[in-house]
Amino acid sequence: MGTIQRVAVIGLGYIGLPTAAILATNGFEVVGVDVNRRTVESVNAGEVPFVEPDLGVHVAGAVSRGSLRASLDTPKADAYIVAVPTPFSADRSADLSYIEAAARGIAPQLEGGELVVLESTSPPRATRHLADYILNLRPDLSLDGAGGKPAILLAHCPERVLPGRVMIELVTNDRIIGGITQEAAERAKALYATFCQGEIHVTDDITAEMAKLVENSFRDVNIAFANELSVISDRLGIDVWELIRLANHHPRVNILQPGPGVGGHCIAVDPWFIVAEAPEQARLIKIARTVNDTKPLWVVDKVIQALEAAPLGTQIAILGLAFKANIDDLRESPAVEITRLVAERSPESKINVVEPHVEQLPHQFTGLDNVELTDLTVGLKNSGIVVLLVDHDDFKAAGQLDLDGKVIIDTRGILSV
Ligand code: SAJ
Repeated sequence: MGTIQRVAVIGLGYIGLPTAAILATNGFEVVGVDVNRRTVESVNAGEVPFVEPDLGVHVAGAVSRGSLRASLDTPKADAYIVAVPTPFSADRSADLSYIEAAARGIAPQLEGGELVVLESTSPPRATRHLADYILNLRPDLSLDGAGGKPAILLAHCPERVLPGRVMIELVTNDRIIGGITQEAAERAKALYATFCQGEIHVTDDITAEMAKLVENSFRDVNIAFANELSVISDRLGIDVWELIRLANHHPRVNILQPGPGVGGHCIAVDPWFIVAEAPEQARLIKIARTVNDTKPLWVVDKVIQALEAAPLGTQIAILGLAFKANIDDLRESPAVEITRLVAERSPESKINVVEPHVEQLPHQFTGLDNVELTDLTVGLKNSGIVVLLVDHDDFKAAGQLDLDGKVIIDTRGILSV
Protein backbone atom coordinates (compact mmCIF):
# COMPACT_ATOMS: atom_id res chain seq x y z
CA MET A 1 0.00 0.00 0.00
CA GLY A 2 1.30 3.39 -1.00
CA THR A 3 1.61 6.41 1.21
CA ILE A 4 -1.31 8.74 1.72
CA GLN A 5 -1.17 11.88 -0.40
CA ARG A 6 -4.75 12.64 -1.31
CA VAL A 7 -7.40 12.86 1.43
CA ALA A 8 -11.14 13.36 0.97
CA VAL A 9 -13.02 14.72 3.97
CA ILE A 10 -16.76 14.02 3.76
CA GLY A 11 -18.84 16.65 5.59
CA LEU A 12 -17.51 20.22 5.92
CA GLY A 13 -19.08 21.09 9.26
CA TYR A 14 -17.64 22.05 12.64
CA ILE A 15 -15.28 19.04 12.57
CA GLY A 16 -14.78 18.16 8.89
CA LEU A 17 -13.70 21.60 7.71
CA PRO A 18 -11.12 22.16 10.48
CA THR A 19 -9.76 18.63 9.89
CA ALA A 20 -9.56 19.25 6.13
CA ALA A 21 -7.79 22.56 6.75
CA ILE A 22 -5.25 21.05 9.18
CA LEU A 23 -4.45 18.21 6.76
CA ALA A 24 -4.04 20.68 3.89
CA THR A 25 -1.73 22.79 6.05
CA ASN A 26 0.33 19.65 6.76
CA GLY A 27 1.14 18.79 3.17
CA PHE A 28 -1.81 16.68 2.01
CA GLU A 29 -3.83 17.32 -1.10
CA VAL A 30 -7.31 17.65 0.39
CA VAL A 31 -10.76 17.65 -1.16
CA GLY A 32 -13.63 18.54 1.15
CA VAL A 33 -16.99 17.10 0.14
CA ASP A 34 -20.36 18.49 1.18
CA VAL A 35 -23.97 18.15 0.00
CA ASN A 36 -24.54 21.87 0.59
CA ARG A 37 -23.66 23.87 -2.53
CA ARG A 38 -23.28 27.10 -0.54
CA THR A 39 -20.75 25.46 1.80
CA VAL A 40 -18.76 24.17 -1.20
CA GLU A 41 -18.81 27.59 -2.86
CA SER A 42 -17.75 29.46 0.26
CA VAL A 43 -14.86 27.05 1.00
CA ASN A 44 -13.67 27.32 -2.60
CA ALA A 45 -13.72 31.10 -2.12
CA GLY A 46 -11.46 30.59 0.92
CA GLU A 47 -14.25 31.43 3.37
CA VAL A 48 -15.66 29.66 6.41
CA PRO A 49 -19.46 29.39 6.69
CA PHE A 50 -19.53 29.44 10.54
CA VAL A 51 -17.69 31.03 13.47
CA GLU A 52 -14.59 29.24 14.81
CA PRO A 53 -11.47 31.12 15.91
CA ASP A 54 -8.41 30.76 13.59
CA LEU A 55 -10.19 28.46 11.12
CA GLY A 56 -10.56 31.24 8.54
CA VAL A 57 -6.80 31.79 8.23
CA HIS A 58 -6.13 28.08 7.71
CA VAL A 59 -8.88 27.67 5.10
CA ALA A 60 -7.98 30.84 3.17
CA GLY A 61 -4.28 29.88 3.14
CA ALA A 62 -4.87 26.27 2.06
CA VAL A 63 -7.31 27.22 -0.70
CA SER A 64 -5.00 29.90 -2.09
CA ARG A 65 -2.04 27.46 -2.09
CA GLY A 66 -4.21 24.92 -3.93
CA SER A 67 -3.92 22.23 -1.24
CA LEU A 68 -7.63 22.43 -0.30
CA ARG A 69 -10.69 22.53 -2.51
CA ALA A 70 -14.33 21.65 -1.96
CA SER A 71 -16.64 19.59 -4.13
CA LEU A 72 -20.17 18.21 -4.21
CA ASP A 73 -18.83 14.86 -5.47
CA THR A 74 -16.58 12.37 -3.71
CA PRO A 75 -13.27 12.03 -5.61
CA LYS A 76 -10.75 9.20 -5.73
CA ALA A 77 -8.43 9.50 -2.70
CA ASP A 78 -5.92 7.47 -0.66
CA ALA A 79 -7.84 8.17 2.56
CA TYR A 80 -11.41 9.16 3.34
CA ILE A 81 -12.45 10.86 6.58
CA VAL A 82 -16.18 10.80 7.29
CA ALA A 83 -17.32 13.68 9.52
CA VAL A 84 -21.07 13.85 8.94
CA PRO A 85 -23.82 14.37 11.55
CA THR A 86 -25.29 11.48 13.54
CA PRO A 87 -28.47 12.97 15.02
CA PHE A 88 -30.83 10.80 17.00
CA SER A 89 -34.08 9.43 15.60
CA ALA A 90 -37.51 9.77 17.21
CA ASP A 91 -36.79 6.70 19.42
CA ARG A 92 -33.45 8.29 20.45
CA SER A 93 -31.36 5.68 18.64
CA ALA A 94 -28.71 7.05 16.28
CA ASP A 95 -29.68 8.00 12.74
CA LEU A 96 -26.93 6.59 10.49
CA SER A 97 -28.42 7.81 7.22
CA TYR A 98 -25.74 10.51 6.69
CA ILE A 99 -22.98 7.92 7.21
CA GLU A 100 -24.70 5.65 4.67
CA ALA A 101 -24.95 8.53 2.19
CA ALA A 102 -21.21 9.18 2.62
CA ALA A 103 -20.55 5.46 1.99
CA ARG A 104 -22.54 5.59 -1.26
CA GLY A 105 -20.23 8.39 -2.43
CA ILE A 106 -17.02 6.61 -1.40
CA ALA A 107 -17.80 3.05 -2.56
CA PRO A 108 -17.56 3.57 -6.35
CA GLN A 109 -14.17 5.32 -5.97
CA LEU A 110 -12.42 2.50 -4.09
CA GLU A 111 -9.76 0.33 -5.72
CA GLY A 112 -8.42 -1.46 -2.62
CA GLY A 113 -5.76 -0.20 -0.23
CA GLU A 114 -7.65 2.93 0.81
CA LEU A 115 -8.14 4.02 4.41
CA VAL A 116 -11.68 5.00 5.50
CA VAL A 117 -11.94 6.71 8.89
CA LEU A 118 -15.25 7.44 10.60
CA GLU A 119 -14.94 10.54 12.81
CA SER A 120 -18.64 11.18 13.45
CA THR A 121 -19.77 10.48 17.01
CA SER A 122 -21.28 7.06 16.60
CA PRO A 123 -23.17 4.36 18.47
CA PRO A 124 -21.37 1.06 19.08
CA ARG A 125 -20.81 -0.92 15.87
CA ALA A 126 -21.38 2.07 13.53
CA THR A 127 -17.90 1.59 12.02
CA ARG A 128 -18.78 -2.03 11.28
CA HIS A 129 -22.07 -0.87 9.81
CA LEU A 130 -20.15 1.51 7.54
CA ALA A 131 -17.78 -1.30 6.54
CA ASP A 132 -20.65 -3.72 5.79
CA TYR A 133 -22.49 -1.03 3.88
CA ILE A 134 -19.46 -0.37 1.65
CA LEU A 135 -18.76 -4.08 1.12
CA ASN A 136 -22.37 -4.62 0.21
CA LEU A 137 -21.94 -2.07 -2.57
CA ARG A 138 -18.46 -3.43 -3.44
CA PRO A 139 -18.46 -7.23 -2.95
CA ASP A 140 -15.16 -7.35 -4.89
CA LEU A 141 -13.38 -5.81 -1.86
CA SER A 142 -12.66 -7.10 1.67
CA LEU A 143 -11.58 -5.77 5.06
CA ASP A 144 -8.53 -8.04 5.43
CA GLY A 145 -7.63 -9.42 2.02
CA ALA A 146 -9.67 -12.60 2.61
CA GLY A 147 -10.42 -14.61 -0.51
CA GLY A 148 -7.73 -12.71 -2.39
CA LYS A 149 -9.97 -9.62 -2.54
CA PRO A 150 -8.20 -6.24 -2.18
CA ALA A 151 -8.62 -4.84 1.35
CA ILE A 152 -9.95 -1.46 2.43
CA LEU A 153 -8.89 -0.29 5.89
CA LEU A 154 -11.70 0.80 8.21
CA ALA A 155 -11.13 2.70 11.46
CA HIS A 156 -12.94 4.95 13.92
CA CYS A 157 -11.27 8.09 15.25
CA PRO A 158 -13.80 10.09 17.27
CA GLU A 159 -13.45 13.86 17.34
CA ARG A 160 -13.20 15.33 20.84
CA VAL A 161 -12.56 19.03 20.25
CA LEU A 162 -14.35 21.74 22.17
CA PRO A 163 -16.28 24.25 20.04
CA GLY A 164 -14.45 27.59 20.26
CA ARG A 165 -11.05 25.85 20.70
CA VAL A 166 -11.16 23.51 17.73
CA MET A 167 -7.96 24.62 15.95
CA ILE A 168 -5.96 24.28 19.18
CA GLU A 169 -7.50 21.03 20.42
CA LEU A 170 -7.24 19.33 16.99
CA VAL A 171 -3.48 19.58 17.38
CA THR A 172 -3.04 19.17 21.15
CA ASN A 173 -5.71 16.64 22.24
CA ASP A 174 -4.88 12.96 22.54
CA ARG A 175 -6.74 10.80 20.02
CA ILE A 176 -8.24 7.34 20.23
CA ILE A 177 -8.17 5.21 17.09
CA GLY A 178 -10.10 1.98 16.80
CA GLY A 179 -9.37 -0.24 13.82
CA ILE A 180 -11.51 -3.04 12.46
CA THR A 181 -8.11 -4.58 11.76
CA GLN A 182 -4.76 -3.79 13.38
CA GLU A 183 -3.44 -2.64 10.02
CA ALA A 184 -6.33 -0.17 9.68
CA ALA A 185 -5.62 1.25 13.14
CA GLU A 186 -1.89 1.63 12.44
CA ARG A 187 -2.46 3.30 9.10
CA ALA A 188 -4.99 5.74 10.59
CA LYS A 189 -2.55 6.45 13.40
CA ALA A 190 0.16 7.34 10.86
CA LEU A 191 -2.24 9.78 9.15
CA TYR A 192 -3.31 11.53 12.37
CA ALA A 193 0.26 11.64 13.66
CA THR A 194 1.10 14.08 10.86
CA PHE A 195 -0.81 16.88 12.64
CA CYS A 196 -1.74 15.62 16.13
CA GLN A 197 0.84 16.39 18.82
CA GLY A 198 -1.12 14.56 21.53
CA GLU A 199 -0.76 10.84 22.17
CA ILE A 200 -2.58 8.54 19.77
CA HIS A 201 -4.00 5.45 21.48
CA VAL A 202 -4.87 2.44 19.37
CA THR A 203 -7.72 0.05 20.19
CA ASP A 204 -10.60 -1.78 18.47
CA ASP A 205 -13.44 0.04 16.72
CA ILE A 206 -16.20 -0.59 19.29
CA THR A 207 -14.06 0.52 22.25
CA ALA A 208 -13.17 3.71 20.36
CA GLU A 209 -16.85 4.38 19.64
CA MET A 210 -17.76 3.84 23.28
CA ALA A 211 -14.85 5.97 24.55
CA LYS A 212 -16.30 9.05 22.89
CA LEU A 213 -19.82 8.36 24.17
CA VAL A 214 -18.52 7.64 27.65
CA GLU A 215 -16.53 10.91 27.81
CA ASN A 216 -19.65 12.95 27.13
CA SER A 217 -21.79 10.75 29.40
CA PHE A 218 -19.26 11.18 32.21
CA ARG A 219 -19.72 14.92 31.92
CA ASP A 220 -23.51 14.62 31.65
CA VAL A 221 -23.77 12.42 34.75
CA ASN A 222 -21.54 14.77 36.73
CA ILE A 223 -23.44 17.88 35.63
CA ALA A 224 -26.67 16.07 36.59
CA PHE A 225 -25.23 15.51 40.07
CA ALA A 226 -24.52 19.25 40.34
CA ASN A 227 -27.98 20.10 39.01
CA GLU A 228 -29.60 17.76 41.53
CA LEU A 229 -27.58 19.39 44.31
CA SER A 230 -28.86 22.82 43.19
CA VAL A 231 -32.48 21.70 43.56
CA ILE A 232 -31.79 20.11 46.97
CA SER A 233 -29.90 23.22 48.14
CA ASP A 234 -32.77 25.45 47.06
CA ARG A 235 -35.11 23.33 49.19
CA LEU A 236 -32.72 23.65 52.14
CA GLY A 237 -32.27 27.40 51.60
CA ILE A 238 -28.49 27.20 51.11
CA ASP A 239 -26.16 28.43 48.35
CA VAL A 240 -25.24 25.47 46.12
CA TRP A 241 -22.12 27.21 44.76
CA GLU A 242 -20.74 27.74 48.23
CA LEU A 243 -21.63 24.12 49.04
CA ILE A 244 -19.78 22.81 45.95
CA ARG A 245 -16.81 25.12 46.51
CA LEU A 246 -16.43 23.80 50.04
CA ALA A 247 -16.91 20.13 49.10
CA ASN A 248 -14.34 20.51 46.30
CA HIS A 249 -11.67 21.33 48.88
CA HIS A 250 -11.61 17.59 49.60
CA PRO A 251 -8.66 16.12 47.67
CA ARG A 252 -10.78 13.49 45.94
CA VAL A 253 -13.93 15.52 45.22
CA ASN A 254 -14.44 17.59 42.05
CA ILE A 255 -18.11 18.45 41.55
CA LEU A 256 -19.03 20.29 38.32
CA GLN A 257 -21.21 23.39 38.12
CA PRO A 258 -25.02 23.41 38.11
CA GLY A 259 -26.76 25.43 35.43
CA PRO A 260 -30.13 25.91 33.74
CA GLY A 261 -29.74 22.54 31.94
CA VAL A 262 -27.35 20.98 29.44
CA GLY A 263 -27.25 22.30 25.89
CA GLY A 264 -25.22 21.82 22.73
CA HIS A 265 -25.33 18.98 20.25
CA CYS A 266 -23.03 16.51 22.01
CA ILE A 267 -23.46 16.02 25.72
CA ALA A 268 -27.26 16.12 25.58
CA VAL A 269 -27.32 13.60 22.70
CA ASP A 270 -24.50 11.05 23.01
CA PRO A 271 -25.62 9.42 26.30
CA TRP A 272 -28.86 8.37 24.58
CA PHE A 273 -26.79 6.25 22.14
CA ILE A 274 -25.58 4.20 25.10
CA VAL A 275 -29.09 3.99 26.57
CA ALA A 276 -30.45 2.79 23.21
CA GLU A 277 -27.80 0.02 23.12
CA ALA A 278 -28.27 -1.16 26.71
CA PRO A 279 -31.61 0.14 28.01
CA GLU A 280 -31.73 -2.25 30.99
CA GLN A 281 -28.16 -1.61 32.10
CA ALA A 282 -27.70 2.13 31.43
CA ARG A 283 -29.80 3.22 34.42
CA LEU A 284 -27.61 5.98 35.82
CA ILE A 285 -26.86 7.43 32.38
CA LYS A 286 -30.57 7.58 31.60
CA ILE A 287 -31.64 9.19 34.87
CA ALA A 288 -28.83 11.76 34.54
CA ARG A 289 -30.14 12.71 31.11
CA THR A 290 -33.62 13.11 32.59
CA VAL A 291 -32.32 15.22 35.50
CA ASN A 292 -30.54 17.56 33.06
CA ASP A 293 -33.44 17.66 30.60
CA THR A 294 -35.94 18.63 33.30
CA LYS A 295 -33.77 21.31 34.91
CA PRO A 296 -35.05 24.03 32.52
CA LEU A 297 -38.64 23.29 33.65
CA TRP A 298 -37.60 23.77 37.28
CA VAL A 299 -36.11 27.16 36.38
CA VAL A 300 -39.31 28.13 34.53
CA ASP A 301 -41.36 27.32 37.65
CA LYS A 302 -39.02 29.52 39.73
CA VAL A 303 -39.54 32.45 37.36
CA ILE A 304 -43.32 32.00 37.30
CA GLN A 305 -43.40 31.86 41.14
CA ALA A 306 -41.37 35.10 41.30
CA LEU A 307 -43.74 36.70 38.82
CA GLU A 308 -46.81 35.67 40.82
CA ALA A 309 -45.31 37.25 43.95
CA ALA A 310 -44.36 40.48 42.13
CA PRO A 311 -46.53 43.58 41.50
CA LEU A 312 -48.66 43.54 38.35
CA GLY A 313 -46.73 44.69 35.27
CA THR A 314 -43.30 43.57 36.56
CA GLN A 315 -40.94 42.98 33.63
CA ILE A 316 -38.37 40.19 33.40
CA ALA A 317 -34.74 40.47 32.23
CA ILE A 318 -33.25 37.30 30.76
CA LEU A 319 -29.44 37.39 30.73
CA GLY A 320 -28.09 35.03 28.08
CA LEU A 321 -29.54 32.73 25.42
CA ALA A 322 -26.45 30.77 24.26
CA PHE A 323 -25.93 27.15 25.35
CA LYS A 324 -22.78 28.11 27.23
CA ALA A 325 -20.58 31.10 28.04
CA ASN A 326 -18.94 33.38 25.45
CA ILE A 327 -20.26 31.71 22.30
CA ASP A 328 -23.02 32.67 19.84
CA ASP A 329 -24.44 29.15 19.49
CA LEU A 330 -28.13 29.01 20.48
CA ARG A 331 -28.84 25.48 19.27
CA GLU A 332 -30.29 23.11 21.89
CA SER A 333 -29.84 25.88 24.44
CA PRO A 334 -31.72 25.47 27.73
CA ALA A 335 -31.78 29.28 27.99
CA VAL A 336 -33.83 29.51 24.79
CA GLU A 337 -36.24 26.83 26.06
CA ILE A 338 -36.65 28.55 29.45
CA THR A 339 -37.26 31.97 27.91
CA ARG A 340 -39.79 30.63 25.42
CA LEU A 341 -41.72 28.70 28.10
CA VAL A 342 -41.81 31.72 30.43
CA ALA A 343 -43.04 33.92 27.57
CA GLU A 344 -45.76 31.41 26.71
CA ARG A 345 -46.88 30.91 30.30
CA SER A 346 -47.08 34.63 31.07
CA PRO A 347 -48.05 36.38 27.82
CA GLU A 348 -48.92 39.57 29.73
CA SER A 349 -45.36 39.97 31.07
CA LYS A 350 -42.75 41.86 29.06
CA ILE A 351 -39.49 39.90 28.71
CA ASN A 352 -36.24 41.79 28.01
CA VAL A 353 -33.69 39.38 26.54
CA VAL A 354 -30.03 40.38 26.80
CA GLU A 355 -27.72 38.32 24.55
CA PRO A 356 -24.72 40.36 23.37
CA HIS A 357 -23.59 37.59 20.97
CA VAL A 358 -26.62 37.73 18.63
CA GLU A 359 -28.25 40.46 16.60
CA GLN A 360 -31.75 39.01 16.48
CA LEU A 361 -33.94 36.59 18.39
CA PRO A 362 -34.04 33.01 17.06
CA HIS A 363 -37.09 31.47 15.35
CA GLN A 364 -38.37 29.97 18.62
CA PHE A 365 -39.68 33.43 19.56
CA THR A 366 -41.67 34.05 16.40
CA GLY A 367 -45.17 35.17 17.36
CA LEU A 368 -44.23 35.91 20.99
CA ASP A 369 -44.83 39.67 21.06
CA ASN A 370 -43.89 40.01 24.74
CA VAL A 371 -40.21 39.12 24.08
CA GLU A 372 -37.69 41.74 22.97
CA LEU A 373 -33.90 41.72 22.47
CA THR A 374 -32.29 44.60 24.32
CA ASP A 375 -29.00 45.67 25.91
CA LEU A 376 -27.88 44.98 29.48
CA THR A 377 -28.47 48.48 30.85
CA VAL A 378 -31.98 48.86 29.44
CA GLY A 379 -32.90 45.25 30.26
CA LEU A 380 -31.89 45.64 33.90
CA LYS A 381 -33.41 49.12 34.28
CA ASN A 382 -36.86 48.00 33.10
CA SER A 383 -37.06 44.71 34.97
CA GLY A 384 -38.04 43.74 38.50
CA ILE A 385 -37.02 40.09 38.00
CA VAL A 386 -33.57 39.19 36.63
CA VAL A 387 -32.89 35.65 35.41
CA LEU A 388 -29.19 34.84 34.82
CA LEU A 389 -29.01 31.95 32.35
CA VAL A 390 -25.51 32.18 30.80
CA ASP A 391 -22.24 33.11 32.50
CA HIS A 392 -20.96 35.29 29.64
CA ASP A 393 -17.98 37.44 30.65
CA ASP A 394 -20.17 40.45 29.79
CA PHE A 395 -22.45 39.53 32.68
CA LYS A 396 -19.76 38.71 35.23
CA ALA A 397 -19.69 42.38 36.17
CA ALA A 398 -23.44 42.27 36.80
CA GLY A 399 -22.66 41.79 40.49
CA GLN A 400 -21.44 45.36 40.54
CA LEU A 401 -24.57 46.65 38.82
CA ASP A 402 -27.48 48.01 40.74
CA LEU A 403 -29.66 44.96 41.33
CA ASP A 404 -31.14 46.46 44.49
CA GLY A 405 -34.76 45.59 45.07
CA LYS A 406 -34.82 43.15 42.16
CA VAL A 407 -35.64 39.48 42.45
CA ILE A 408 -32.61 37.56 41.12
CA ILE A 409 -32.74 34.00 39.81
CA ASP A 410 -29.08 33.10 39.24
CA THR A 411 -28.87 29.69 37.55
CA ARG A 412 -25.10 29.93 36.95
CA GLY A 413 -23.89 31.23 40.28
CA ILE A 414 -22.48 34.41 38.72
CA LEU A 415 -23.33 36.37 41.85
CA SER A 416 -21.95 33.73 44.20
CA VAL A 417 -18.40 33.76 42.86
N1 SAJ B 1 -22.30 22.62 31.67
C1 SAJ B 1 -22.82 22.79 32.95
N2 SAJ B 1 -21.98 22.63 34.02
C2 SAJ B 1 -20.66 22.35 33.88
C3 SAJ B 1 -20.13 22.17 32.58
C4 SAJ B 1 -20.97 22.33 31.49
O1 SAJ B 1 -24.03 23.05 33.13
O2 SAJ B 1 -19.97 22.24 34.89
C5 SAJ B 1 -23.19 22.76 30.49
C6 SAJ B 1 -22.81 23.91 29.57
O3 SAJ B 1 -23.34 25.12 30.02
C7 SAJ B 1 -23.43 23.46 28.25
C8 SAJ B 1 -23.27 21.93 28.30
O4 SAJ B 1 -23.05 21.61 29.68
O5 SAJ B 1 -24.82 23.77 28.21
C9 SAJ B 1 -22.13 21.38 27.45
O6 SAJ B 1 -20.98 22.25 27.50
P1 SAJ B 1 -19.46 21.71 27.55
O7 SAJ B 1 -18.57 22.89 27.47
O8 SAJ B 1 -19.30 20.82 28.73
O9 SAJ B 1 -19.29 20.77 26.27
P2 SAJ B 1 -19.59 20.93 24.67
O10 SAJ B 1 -20.94 20.34 24.40
O11 SAJ B 1 -19.32 22.29 24.16
O12 SAJ B 1 -18.43 19.94 24.06
C10 SAJ B 1 -18.35 18.59 24.51
C11 SAJ B 1 -16.90 18.31 24.96
N3 SAJ B 1 -16.86 17.02 25.66
C12 SAJ B 1 -16.29 16.90 26.89
O13 SAJ B 1 -15.81 17.85 27.49
C13 SAJ B 1 -16.25 15.53 27.50
C14 SAJ B 1 -15.98 18.27 23.74
O14 SAJ B 1 -14.67 17.87 24.12
C15 SAJ B 1 -16.52 17.30 22.68
O15 SAJ B 1 -15.70 17.28 21.53
C16 SAJ B 1 -17.90 17.78 22.29
O16 SAJ B 1 -18.74 17.73 23.45
C17 SAJ B 1 -18.42 16.85 21.19
O17 SAJ B 1 -18.34 17.21 20.00
O18 SAJ B 1 -18.86 15.72 21.52
